[in-house]
This record gives sequence, C-alpha cells and structure tokens, in this order.
Amino acid sequence: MRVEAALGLGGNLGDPVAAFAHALTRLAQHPAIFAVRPSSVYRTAPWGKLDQPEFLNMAVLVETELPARALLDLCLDLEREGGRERRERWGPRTLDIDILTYGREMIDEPGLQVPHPRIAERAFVLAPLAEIAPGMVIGERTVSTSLDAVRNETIRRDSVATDRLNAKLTG
Ligand code: GSY
Repeated sequence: MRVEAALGLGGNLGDPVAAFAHALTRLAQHPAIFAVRPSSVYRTAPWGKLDQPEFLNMAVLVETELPARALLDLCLDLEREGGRERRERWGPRTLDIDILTYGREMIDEPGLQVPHPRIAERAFVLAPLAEIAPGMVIGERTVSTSLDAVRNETIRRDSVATDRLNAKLTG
C-alpha cells in the first residue's frame, strides 16, 4: 500500500544544502519510493538552544510503500551519510531528518512518534511543510492554521540556498 509521508530536514553545520541534496537524491532512487516533492529551503532561527548558528530547514513529501519503521531506518542511514554527529541535545548538527507524518497513522513506539509530537510549536517545521501541504491535517488543525499560530519566529525562504539545491538535484 502506498502512503504519503512528510519528512522534515534541518542542519546548521557544514553544508546543509549538499546534505539535503544527497538525501533527496537517495530518496528518489529508492525502489519503494515513488514520488519526492521538496519544499524550498528556509533559513530559521535556532530553537531550543539559542547560541548556535541559524539552521537551514526544508520539508519533503514522499509517496512510499516502505513501512514507517523502515522509512525511519532509511532516514537514520541518510543522516549518517550526511555526516551526522550527535554532539549535544538541541545542539548544532549537519543533518537531521524527522518523519513528520505517515499518512494519517498515529504511531507511538520507542524511537518513532508520528505525527512528530512537537510539530505544532515549531515554525521551522511548519513553514516549509505549509508550502507543499498547507491543507494537511495534523491533530485537529491544518498545517497552515498551525503555522499562523506560531508566526512570531524568524523564518524566511532562502532563495539562494533553494536555487543551489535545485541545481544539485537537476545537474
Ligand atoms: O529538530 C531539529 C533540529 N533543530 C532545529 C532545526 O532543525 N531548526 C531550527 N531552527 N532549530 C532547531 N533546533 C533543533 S534541536
């Protein structure tokens, strides 16, 4: 059965655009993933731990036959390939990939909570997701309604990073 899943990507160390491009290419090449629809890249103020560089964030919709746990394992592989080192909680990182939604499923297992429990409070997740899935319902609200409630964060579309990403994906 094919499911539409939403992934959130973020990073603030090294070259996050290159890490995003590598991850998106690997997703598109996967035999059990049939469509990959990326958002633009956004420049976002750090959340949680404030004294660290700005992040780049984006979202992607994938249509997949992978079960949620296998999709998580793939995301963890892509994080490792992107050079991820977990130094400190909420600290800087090269590449983070979270499963935001997996169809309409609610999953609460060790290491896998879907929908991602903190989506509604994070504009850096909601803004990219609203670009590609504004009407997606998470909890009781659409993504765009949830985004309106957290508009005060500093989030802006980064056209230079987006163009660089698209050049890497098509070039
Ligand atoms: O959960 C993802 C890692 N992360 C981020 C992020 O991706 N973007 C922003 N803006 N702040 C963050 N804080 C953490 S931790």
